[in-house]
Amino acid sequence: MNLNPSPWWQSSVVYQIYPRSFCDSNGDGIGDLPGITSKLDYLKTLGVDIVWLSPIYQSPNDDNGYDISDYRAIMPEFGTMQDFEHMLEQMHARGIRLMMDLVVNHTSDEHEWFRQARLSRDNPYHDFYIWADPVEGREPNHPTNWEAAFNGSVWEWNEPTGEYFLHMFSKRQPDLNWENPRVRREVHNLMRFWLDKGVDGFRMDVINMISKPWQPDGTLPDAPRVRPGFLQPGFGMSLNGPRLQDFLLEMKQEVLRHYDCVTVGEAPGATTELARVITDREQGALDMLFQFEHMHLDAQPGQSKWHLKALDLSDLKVTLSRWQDDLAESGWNSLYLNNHDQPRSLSRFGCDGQYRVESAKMLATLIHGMKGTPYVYQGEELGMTNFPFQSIEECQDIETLNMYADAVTGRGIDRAEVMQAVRAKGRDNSRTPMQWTTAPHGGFSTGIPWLAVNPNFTEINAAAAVADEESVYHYYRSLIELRREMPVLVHGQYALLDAENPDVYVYARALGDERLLVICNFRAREATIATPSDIVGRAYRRVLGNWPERSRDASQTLALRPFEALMLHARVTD
Ligand code: TEU
Ligand code: CA
Repeated sequence: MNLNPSPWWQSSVVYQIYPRSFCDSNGDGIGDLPGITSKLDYLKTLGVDIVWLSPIYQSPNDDNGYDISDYRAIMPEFGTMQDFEHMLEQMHARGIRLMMDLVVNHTSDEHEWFRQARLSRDNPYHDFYIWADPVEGREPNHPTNWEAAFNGSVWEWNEPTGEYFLHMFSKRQPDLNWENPRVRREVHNLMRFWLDKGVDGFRMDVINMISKPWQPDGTLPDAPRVRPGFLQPGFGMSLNGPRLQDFLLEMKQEVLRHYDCVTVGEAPGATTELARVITDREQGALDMLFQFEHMHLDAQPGQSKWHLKALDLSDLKVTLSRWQDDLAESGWNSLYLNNHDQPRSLSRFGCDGQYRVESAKMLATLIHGMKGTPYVYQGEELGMTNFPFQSIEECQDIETLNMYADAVTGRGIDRAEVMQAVRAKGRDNSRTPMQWTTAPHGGFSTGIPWLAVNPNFTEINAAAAVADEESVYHYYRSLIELRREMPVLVHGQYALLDAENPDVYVYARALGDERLLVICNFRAREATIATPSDIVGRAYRRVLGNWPERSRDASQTLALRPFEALMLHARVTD
C-alpha cells in the first residue's frame, strides 16, 4: 500500500459541462454561466465532486471555444468575469470543485499573439507559432504532407511573411511553438491567473501534441504514405513528441506543484507506457490522462472514426483491462465513455430504444465499477441519446462539416452514406442542448437554441428523471454515492473474469478480504455466465443492479436478463 494518503481526486467523480449546451439564462439560445449557476443544486444532488467546464474564454467560435483569442477574458455570450466568480463561489459553497479547460496546443488566429506574429518575420511574436518555407520543386509545395484533423493540409499560407504556418486542427487554430521559452512562460502565467482566482485544476486539451518531431535540420518529417494522393494522415505525427515530458515537468515545477489542484491531460494516441510515466504519483507531471484506445474500437482498424464497425466486446475487454492492469501500481486512470467529441455512448454501445434505461445503467456500471476517476458528461446521467440528423444543414460542428464537404464534394461519396456516419459519430450528437423539462426546447432556452434539442426531450428530461426513483439519474446517484462509501471501488485491484464470454463483461475488484464483482450483459437478450468463484457457495450481497432483484440459487451459472448489470459484494475471510 502507498504510504501517502490518497489524494482527493482519486475518490472523486467529475461532471463535464459543455457550456454552450447546458442552460441558457437569457433566451439568446446559447448556454451561459448564470445558467450553470442556476443548476448547481441539481449537480449537488447528483453528488459529483468536480465540474470540468469546456472552454468559456473569449473565442470567435470556429471550434466552439477550442480556439481561444484571449485566455483571460470570458466569452461575452457566456457572461462576465463577475458571473464567473459568482459561479465559482457558488460551486465551492456546495463543496464542488472546478476544473477549467486549458487549450494551449494552439490559439485562435484572432489571438493578439497571432495577429502580431503574422505581420512580419521579425515581429517579437513571430516565433510564438510554427512557420516553414515552401518546398521548392514539389507539388503542392507544402512543408509536409500532413492532413489536418479537420481536413485539408495542416499548412496555411501567410502572405505578409511568405511562409506557411502549422495548424493541426482548423486553419483558424494555429499551433503554438512550445520550443520557445516565452510561449511556455505565457502559458504558466495564464495557468497561475486562473489558479489564483481559485479554480481547482485543468483538463489539458491535446496536451500530448505540444512537442513536434523536429529534425536536426529544423524541418518536420513527412507522414508515411498509406494512401494515394499528397495528403496523408498527419495527426499521429505530432503526438507524444520528444520534449513532451520536459515541457510537462517544467509546468509542474513552475506552476502545478504550488497548488492543490487536479490535472487530466487529453492524450489521443497515448499508450499505457506513456501514461505510467506521465501520471506517476511521485515522478509524473499530471494526475491522469484521457486515453482514446477504447474510442477507436468501433472504427475500421487504421481508418478514420467515420469508417464504421460494430464493437466486438472482447476488444473492449482487452483494451480496458490493459489500462487497468498496466496502471495498477503506478499512474491513475480516467474512466469515460462520453464527452463533447464523442457520440452518446448509449446509442453507440447500448440500445437507445426498448432497453434505453437498462443499457444506460449497464454502461454506467461498467465505467463506475473500475479503478480510476469516473467522468460523467452532461445528459449521460439522463440516458440522453444521439440525434436523428437527416441532413447536414442540421449540423454545426466544424469537424463534421469539413468531413462532409471533403467526402461528398471532394470525393463524390454518396450523401446518404456520409449522413449515416454523421449520425453514428458526429460530435453534434453530444452537443445538443441538455434536456431539462417538457417545456419547449426541453427547458434549455426560452429562445431558439443554437443547435436543435433532441425531439425525445418530452420523454427524456431531468425533471422526469428526478421524479422517477427507477431512472438512469437515480442510478448514477447511487453509483456516485457508492464510491464515497466503498473503498474497494476506489482502491480495489482489478481483475478481468470470464474473458472469453462474448456477451458479458465481468470483472472483480479486490481490497483485503473484500470482493466486488461487476457483471455487465451487453446484449438485448438473456445471457449466462459461470458464477464467479468468489461468490460460489458464499453469502454475498447485491449492492446494485438495473433489474428488480430476484432470488438466485448458488449454482454454477448465473442467468442475466437483457442488458442486466450487477454489483455483488462478498467477503472471502472463510
Ligand atoms: O480534441 C482533440 C481530439 O483528439 C479529438 O477527440 C477530436 O475532437 C477528434 O477530431 C475527434 O474525432 C480536443 C477537443 O476536445 C476538441 O473539441 C477540439 O476540437 C480539439 O481538441 C481541438 O482543440
Ligand atoms: Ca444565453
